[in-house]
Amino acid sequence: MSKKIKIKSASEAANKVIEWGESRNIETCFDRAEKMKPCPIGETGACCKMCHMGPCRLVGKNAEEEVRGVCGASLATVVARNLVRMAAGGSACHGDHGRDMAFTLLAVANGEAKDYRIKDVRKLYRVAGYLDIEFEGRPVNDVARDVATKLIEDFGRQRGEMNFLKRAPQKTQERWKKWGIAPRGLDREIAESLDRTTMGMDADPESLLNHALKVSLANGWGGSMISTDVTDILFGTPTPVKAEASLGIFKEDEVNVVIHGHEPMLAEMLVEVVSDPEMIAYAKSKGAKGINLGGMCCTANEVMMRHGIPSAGGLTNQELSIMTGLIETMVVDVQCIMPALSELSKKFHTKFITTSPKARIPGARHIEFDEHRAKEIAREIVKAAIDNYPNRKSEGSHVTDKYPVVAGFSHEYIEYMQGGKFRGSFRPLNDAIMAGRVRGVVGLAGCDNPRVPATGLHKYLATELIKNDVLIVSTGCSSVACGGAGYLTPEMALENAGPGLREVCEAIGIPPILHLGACVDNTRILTIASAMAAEGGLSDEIGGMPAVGIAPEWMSEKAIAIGCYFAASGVPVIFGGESPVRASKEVTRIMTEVWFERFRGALVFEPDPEKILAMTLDYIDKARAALKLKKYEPGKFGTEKVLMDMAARREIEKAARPHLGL
Ligand code: NFS
Repeated sequence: MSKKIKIKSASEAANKVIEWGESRNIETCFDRAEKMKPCPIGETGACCKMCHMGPCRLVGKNAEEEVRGVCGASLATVVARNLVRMAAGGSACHGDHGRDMAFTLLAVANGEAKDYRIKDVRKLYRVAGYLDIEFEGRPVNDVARDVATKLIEDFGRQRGEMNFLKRAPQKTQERWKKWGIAPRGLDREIAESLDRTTMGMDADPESLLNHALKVSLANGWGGSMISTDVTDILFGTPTPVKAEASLGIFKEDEVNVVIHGHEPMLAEMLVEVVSDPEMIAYAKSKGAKGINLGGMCCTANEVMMRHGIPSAGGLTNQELSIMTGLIETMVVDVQCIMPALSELSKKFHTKFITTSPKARIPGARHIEFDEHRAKEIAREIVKAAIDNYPNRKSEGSHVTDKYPVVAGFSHEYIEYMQGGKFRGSFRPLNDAIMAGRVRGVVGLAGCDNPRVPATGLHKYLATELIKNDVLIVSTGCSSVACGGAGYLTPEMALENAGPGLREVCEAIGIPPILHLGACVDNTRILTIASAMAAEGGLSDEIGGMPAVGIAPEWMSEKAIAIGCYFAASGVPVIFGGESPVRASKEVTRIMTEVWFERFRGALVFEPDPEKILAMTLDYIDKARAALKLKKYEPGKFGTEKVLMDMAARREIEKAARPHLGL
């Protein structure tokens, strides 16, 4: 393998395909990232495009003190405005996903989306409880209608506060109130983000950045949390499931369909349709042995968590999967879809299908998804894939690398696995942290990125953190990166985790890296942190926990919104790559020091992975010291309540899920 190629991805499978593509002059995001250097002004946040007296570039020596835009805006104002718009963009994206889910629930409750049904009534009741909706003795669809209606109000609410804010610990809520960042409705906060950042509006960096937190909270405790909850209600709350990951999941003798994007509505239908005997018989009539559905990006996470559908990878694997030459159809819904797929698919036999009116791509075939005709549309897509099977050509880079994965760790299951159906709680985890067996918890999340050896930072941090007895909860492309490297198995703990974490993992029977789901499921981490605060013994709010969020390869505005809602909720967050606010020392100071003082969270940017690791452990150790917990010393633990032993754990597992074999 050439040296040039080695640095592109940290995944061997990906590198094989990249190398194959290079030998045929097929361009990918890795090549484009090399050619397209980031704009040195925009990258630092110093470019203002808010009006047409500019764009103004606030650069030069002493720019912070001396340079002003035509309107007189300072560098800190410009940098802060740009960050607010990123947070609003990301919140809009995740928020719309949540909105689509809520409207689907409403359609199901009204009997208008007949191909879906409510799979998890218990979860529906739990959510109804959060919303003060009566559920005892009422027809399920009536409860679902009320839940959906009340959640939809969270988008357009003009005054008051969003429904789920009260799920946060009291102290965390008080901080939001004190600093005026408890969001009203998602749409209102997004509209205000655009309003505030228009020429001649808010010029105070602190006030602007406060709004970045507010709009992001509307995403975290609103749009995204709604998405997670409604998806669980409709399609089931995940429990551990075995699957596979990496580019080797495609089958040479089957029709391969890839579902890529984020919203699970179409994906869920595809899961059903590909196992329909009539469809399989049709595939056989075209010479294939069956139909193989694979996922890509966060849709992959949704269907892996609930059905064990394999994942071909995250953001940077989307082009590579087409280059295997094995894909009959790549069907996409929304978000993180590279427009490059359209031209690329034409070089192969792959049919590229878009399905969302919000995400049309020139050159793609468009089959619009409509939840009212979900199965019919899914059948049309699968049939098109089967019809395309005889067109498969010999070219492509058929890699075989794939790894076993255990996914499906919803917050409900994490609670359950710490004591069973009746004794489930976060006590054992809190105790293990207090005793120093588990040093702390890290949420490893966000995109993978062609500007670094893709997936490499996730892999590096995942291994180093678990060696240091840090339990990892992962989501999104981070989960995919870990899965595609073979890290999402309980055996991984035995081989790599530090002694304390290993003991805990063995006792409970879990991997050291828990795959929590898609990017919207970062909200499961908020729920877990709130439950840990309620359990007692650690911090009584989310802030102050020995916990850190990391998005080492982030690229999306959605990641910025996530970073901001975690910071506002009390979690120090570290992002890799160059800082998009580094032009302004003042903005950087507010996001690190001022936010930490007010909310006990922060959003820090650090390109050096070793420094990210050191900073993470430092945040954790300082939080431990402030909580007066036992000093972390590898291999030396304090006393704690005995965790349920392996045998007792297995008994519960056997009874609950005999097919798991964990
Ligand atoms: Ni979230 Fe990143 Fe996209 Fe999912 Fe992946 S790129 S911000 S992880 S797929 S949304």
